[in-house]
Order: sequence, then C-alpha cells, then structure tokens
Amino acid sequence: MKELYIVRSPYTFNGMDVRVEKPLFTVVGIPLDSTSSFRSGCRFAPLYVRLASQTIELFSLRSLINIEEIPIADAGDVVIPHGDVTRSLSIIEGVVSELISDGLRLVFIGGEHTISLGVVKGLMKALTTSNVCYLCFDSHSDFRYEYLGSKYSHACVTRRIYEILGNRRITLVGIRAVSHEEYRDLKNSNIRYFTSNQVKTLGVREISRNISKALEDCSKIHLSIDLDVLDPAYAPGVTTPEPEGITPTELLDILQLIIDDRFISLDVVELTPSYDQSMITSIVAAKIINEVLGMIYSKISMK
Ligand SMILES: [Mn+2]
Repeated sequence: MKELYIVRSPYTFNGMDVRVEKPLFTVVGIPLDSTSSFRSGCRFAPLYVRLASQTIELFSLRSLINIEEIPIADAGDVVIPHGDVTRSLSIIEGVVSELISDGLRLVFIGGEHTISLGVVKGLMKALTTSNVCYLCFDSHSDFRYEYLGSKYSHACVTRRIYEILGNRRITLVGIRAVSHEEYRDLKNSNIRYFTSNQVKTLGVREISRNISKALEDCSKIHLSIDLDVLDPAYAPGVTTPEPEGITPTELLDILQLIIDDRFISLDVVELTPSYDQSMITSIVAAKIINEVLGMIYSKISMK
C-alpha cells in the first residue's frame, strides 16, 4: 500500500486486529479540529470512540449479526496539520481515494463535520460511478456559503458538497437549526430535507419510506452522522448542541429501515470528549457504528 498519512492509535475499534487479511470494513480516525464555532476538542474523538467501543457487546439483536465475525480492520488516524483546513482536506481526500476499493467499505470517526467534504471528494475520485449520494443526519443544515470568512467551516460543509453533487444526490434528516439566509438558500436549492419535528410527527416508518424514496436513484451512498442530530440529553458531548433532537433509538430504527448494500461508507462526527460527561456521547457513537456495521453486513450477506 502506498504510504498514507496515517498513525496508529493506542486502542483499536472494538479491540479488533489492526490488519485483517481481507477486511470488509476499515475504520479510520480523522481528528480534524480547526473550524469549530463553539466547543473545540473533537481531535480527541477517535481515541474516545475506540475506548468506548471496548465496552460494547458485539452481538447485535437488531440485525442478529455477531459483529466479531465481520472482518473489520482499524487503520489508525489520518495525520492532520491542525489549522490548515485546505491541506487537511486534500490529505483526507487522498487517503480516502487510496483506501476505497471494490468491496471494501470505510468507517470514519471525526473530527469536525468538514471531514465529510474530503471523504466525498475522495470517493468521487476513486469510484467508477459518479452517482454517489450523501445522506446526512444533522441538527444543522450546514448550508452557509461561508462562515466567519471561511468556506471550509463546519457550518458550510453541506454547501460545499452540494456544489459537487448537486441537489438530487443530497438528503438531510433531523434538521432544526438554520439561519434565515441558510433556510432561504436551502429552499432554493431544492435539496430534500426532513426536520427533527417531521421525524417525531410522521414517525419512524413514514419518514424512512420518504428517505428511501429520496435515495432511489443512488448507486452508492455515503452516510454522515453528526452526533448533534441526537437530543443533547443523549449526546451532550458535541461541539454545538441543539435542543429538540431525535433519540438514538429513533436514529437506529430509521437506519434499520433504509440501509442496504449501497451504503459504502459512514462518518460519525462532531464529538468533543472534554464536554462528554460519563462518556455518554462516545458510547452512543461506538454503538451507532457497530449497529450500522451489523445492518450493512446483514444486507451484504443476504445477497
Ligand atoms: Mn451539526
């Protein structure tokens, strides 16, 4: 393998082997922590999610999959030149495009949400299909053209991805925090979005049907989970907490209904361990990753 900008972590995800001969999934930490507008510290999230993962039971009652049997490798963390977002993004893009290959799926532990831009660019560079879709669970639409003078702020990540993918290949779920201008731009873009209030009022089944419909034409799907989509009661340790969120159960119930074998990659972002009392958010992040792995694996196994 080409020399990548990657360092080892003291823990591996789920305590798995670092090098698995033929992994189906590879876990990569991306500790980008440069533009957070409120509480910083998400550079330590990959370490804490790996630590939390040591305590998660690995048989999934949702998908009836023994996660220990899934070949998962942990590649370590991408080396990030903190403070230099554009260079960080090009390193992320390079690592992702080198790692992704036929049949291998990637799991990224952020880092701030900006990493999703590097991930999407890396996928677009390496994959033969250009029909990659971006499905994002987030309390924020992140649709500002720029924030505090930066086009690469975590508050602009959906906008940058929209400039690459266009409106038909983006779906946002759990939205409840936008500026007036952002809302106007989001409406004009015709991006499909579902608010956290719609999740509550329509219910898991109806909202999942709507999301699946929005994903109908996608060949491959990148799933991005900003942990602030969850209510701060369940995920207090995030950079910008936002009240009125969905529950971890609602999130996983929706994912269980929509995930299929087109889901090739996942990122879990915006965790700040220093604000995470009792590791609540780190543990929920590790749980979400494991359940998503189980869901994707059960769909691959069915084929
Ligand atoms: Mn957010």
